[in-house]
Amino acid sequence: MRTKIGVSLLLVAAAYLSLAPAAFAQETFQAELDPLNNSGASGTADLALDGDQLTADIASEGLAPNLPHAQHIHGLEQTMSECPTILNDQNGDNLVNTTEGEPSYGPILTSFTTEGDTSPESGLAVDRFPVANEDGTLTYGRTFGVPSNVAERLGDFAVVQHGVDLNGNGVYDFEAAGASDLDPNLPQEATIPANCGTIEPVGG
Ligand SMILES: [Cu+2]
Repeated sequence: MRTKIGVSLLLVAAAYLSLAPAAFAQETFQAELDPLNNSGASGTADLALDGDQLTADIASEGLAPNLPHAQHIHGLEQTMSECPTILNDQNGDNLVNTTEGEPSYGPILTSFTTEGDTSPESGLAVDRFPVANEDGTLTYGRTFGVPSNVAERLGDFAVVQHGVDLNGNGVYDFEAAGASDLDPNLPQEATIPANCGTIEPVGG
């Protein structure tokens, strides 16, 4: 009898201990997205990490209306991401294209797509990124699994939204800045960074 009670208490204790870490496991982060390339687009990305499950809530305004906006976590292997400045402009066109920004924020690690794959391979999946509404506001929410290299260093990385209608003609086209540095079939306007924010822990 005494043994049985002892075992029950042990099981209760074990159950409690296994739940307790989970209750504290969620980590929250935020990135304040500041405009790049005179986009006038700013926003906030709230990120919550629970194990390998990342919940992203992104709200932005001032983006090119009625157009899709690629959005990613960018990160560097050896150091913390920063957001680029005009000093990143290498070719003197007064724009910081995605490649020119990469020394600061690193390559794509995660793609904030609306459905399906979220890996770097979906980095230019323009048909699976959110579209800003007619006022230029964009909201996005999704929970998905991320690889350990993203989960473990999320606070070292940056969020970048892309797509600037540089000449304000209502479409992404080749008139203002030619072809994208990432894909010659896409206009530069479709892939150029619109804003960037480093990911910071909240309340930690
Ligand atoms: Cu990006």
